[in-house]
Amino acid sequence: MEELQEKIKQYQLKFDEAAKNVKSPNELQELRVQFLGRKRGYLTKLIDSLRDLSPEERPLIGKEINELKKYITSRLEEINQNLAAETRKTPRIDITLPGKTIPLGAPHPIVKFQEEIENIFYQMGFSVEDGPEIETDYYNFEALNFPPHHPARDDWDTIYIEGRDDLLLRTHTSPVQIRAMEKRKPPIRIIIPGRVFRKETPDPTHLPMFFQVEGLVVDVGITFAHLKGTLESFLRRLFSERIKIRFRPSFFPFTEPSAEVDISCTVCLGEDKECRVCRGSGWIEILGAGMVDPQVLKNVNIDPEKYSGFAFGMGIDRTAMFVYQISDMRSFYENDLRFLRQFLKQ
Ligand code: FA5
Repeated sequence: MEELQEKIKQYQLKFDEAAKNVKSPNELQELRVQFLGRKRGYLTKLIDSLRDLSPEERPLIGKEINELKKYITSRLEEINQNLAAETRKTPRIDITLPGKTIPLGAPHPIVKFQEEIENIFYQMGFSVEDGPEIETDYYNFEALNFPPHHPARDDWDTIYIEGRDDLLLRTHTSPVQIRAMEKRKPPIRIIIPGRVFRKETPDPTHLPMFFQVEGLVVDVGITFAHLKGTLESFLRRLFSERIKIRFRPSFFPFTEPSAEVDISCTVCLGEDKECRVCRGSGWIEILGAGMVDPQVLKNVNIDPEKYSGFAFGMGIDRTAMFVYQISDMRSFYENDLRFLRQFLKQ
């Protein structure tokens, strides 16, 4: 009889120990079967062993077993309630709700436009280079034939690095022409897209930070006809076969002769005297170009008697304005998602 009483105590301890680890309705059911299971439950076995006791001992032990059974039953119920409360706290998944879209970033329209330009030039056999945004006076001006204090420097409203009058934010991508020609000898056929900076008050067609793409070709026998042909086929690919292209004489210290290139207005096609974009002229200016000045070739030890070249510099943002027919360039940089999203599918 003592032996059985000891077993009853052991089972209670065993139950308490196991009950602590129950974390799910399944585990709870396993525990129930282990102790109260009708065939092999511990309590069923205890009841079976009552048979071996004397008729006097039987009711005493029977009572103890019964109490353990009640105890276990009520603890199981308690654990069941706790588990149910726990499930209520954890939010259920409602599979009928619409799925959440995780918004993905997308390239900025100017970046996409720059890639489009790069692709056209790749197909024409050009490669892409870049250079530093912080430049020295030598690369930005002097090697490009702007002597110190030359009035032409005033056309580029330069931002200098504070306390370092030899360092500046490049005002155009042309300094990379010099860097490229210092690095290697002709034949050279490259484009250089990148950011440039000028002291400007922002307005619909001017920004203090904008993008340019520079082009440079140097080889034996390069003429103005190559410059015209290259720019014409590039601009027709970029805009449309139907645009008109006009070369106007101009001046840059690093090209001779120099030209500015206009295309027929993409907004009014030259038919609206009140057009906001071309101001009724029918033409829009998009780039500067010319034959590399022999002095610039000398500055980088390329023999101008043997080689000649052409170069051009186009405003990427300015041109994007005309391609997408945006009337204010500042819209590209205001980060208004409603504006930027319009370019997602283009
Ligand atoms: C230049 O910067 C020369 N380096 C271009 C060049 C390269 C000429 C090679 C000859 C040979 P310009 O200052 O005109 O030139 O600028 C070139 C283009 O940049 C302009 O046609 C225009 O499209 C764009 N641009 C100029 N200023 C701004 C501005 N403030 N905001 C946006 N785009 C501008």
